[in-house]
Parts: sequence; C-alpha cells; structure tokens
Amino acid sequence: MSKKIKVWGRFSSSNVKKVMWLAEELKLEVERIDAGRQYGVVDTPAYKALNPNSRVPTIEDGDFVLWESNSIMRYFCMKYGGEAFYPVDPATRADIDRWLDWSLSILVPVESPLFLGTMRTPPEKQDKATIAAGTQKLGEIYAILDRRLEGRDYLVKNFSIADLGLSIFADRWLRNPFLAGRPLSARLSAWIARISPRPGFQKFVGGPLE
Ligand SMILES: N[C@@H](CCC(=O)N[C@@H](CS)C(=O)NCC(=O)O)C(=O)O
Repeated sequence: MSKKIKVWGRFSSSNVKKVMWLAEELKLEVERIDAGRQYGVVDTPAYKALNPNSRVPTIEDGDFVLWESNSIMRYFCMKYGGEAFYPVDPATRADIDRWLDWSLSILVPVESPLFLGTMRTPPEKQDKATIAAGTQKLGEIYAILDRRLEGRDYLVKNFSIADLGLSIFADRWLRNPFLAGRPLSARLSAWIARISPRPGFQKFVGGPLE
C-alpha cells in the first residue's frame, strides 16, 4: 500500500518548488501542507520536532523525516526510480552534487537576500545601494553558470536535479523586475527555455514571481 509523502512548505518557496517539481517528474503521490512565512507553523514545537531549523521544506515519507531540499531530491531519485535525473555513475553524480552544493555555498547566500530585498520588500522600502551591489555580485556568480553552459544543453549531460534546482533560481534572476542593469545572459535564457516546457516547471515555477 503506497502512502502519500507529506511535503511541508509554502508554494512560493524556491526550495519547496524543487521538491514538488521533482515529485511531479517521478509521478509521486504527495500532499503539500502550507508552512513558513505567512502560514507560520515552522516555529511550533510539533514542526520543530521534525525540523529544528524552522525552515521549509521538510518531508515525511512514512516514519522517515528529511529536510534540506537538495537532500530530499537525492532521496527521491534514489528511492523512487529517478536514476535518469541522478545517475549512479560516480563522476556524473559527483558533478551533479557539485552544482547543487555550489548553489548552497556560493549562489544562495547572495541570491536570497537580493530576492527578499526586492520581490519581498515594498518598492519604497527597498535599499537601492544594497540592491545594486547585490546585483553586481550575483551577475558575477551567474557568469560562472553561463560559462559552464557553453557548448552544453544541460549542466551535466542530460537534464538532472542540478538543472532542476538551479533553474528555479536562474529563472527568478532573469525575471526579477527590480534588478536594473543586470547582464541578461542569452545562454542562461536558452537553458531556461529548454527546461521550462517541462510540466513540473510550468506547474510550480513558471507562474508570477512572488
Ligand atoms: N538549505 C535549505 C534552506 C531552507 C530555507 O531557507 N527555506 C526557506 C524558504 S526557501 C524558509 O524556510 N524560510 C522561512 C519561512 O518560509 O518561514 C533547503 O534547501 O531546504
């Protein structure tokens, strides 16, 4: 008897989107429960018992509880037949892991404050100097991704969880209306155009930025 996997986390979270989109790719039955930001929940003792970080997403697959969106993606692939998105060949897998780790160590620390300071801050309260500096820095970081995509359709061989995870951030970089003067890379746009027809992208990523 298959039981639905519970995914805790609000729809608007980039990290929840990774999990929901991959579940869609793998045709998993999931039940998403709103939590985080305007929904609260994450600071309750019950949620903290699942995820002491008070962050989303968290999944419950039967008795197994897991947080960290990239780890959840790896787990789904390993457990539910997602080898195509996370091949077992060591070099291919390590390359995918490298880009997912890079997103946490290099990209997100710059991307997240910039996104919160623009899309989630009323225009009259936005700090223009901080936004300009962040835009410059993030442009340099996306140039690394841009160079990686030279001569490639996807980050590592075929479409993988590296493309899935990173395209969510790159899409909102390209579409954020508050980042004046950022370099709009044709290669990044072409990569997103290759990925965006996927139904999971359409359903969870392609809507209005919020
Ligand atoms: N590295 C973690 C980051 C989790 C994280 O920071 N999630 C954000 C949403 S994207 C969050 O929970 N923010 C607080 C909130 O929504 O209340 C992951 O990838 O799962």
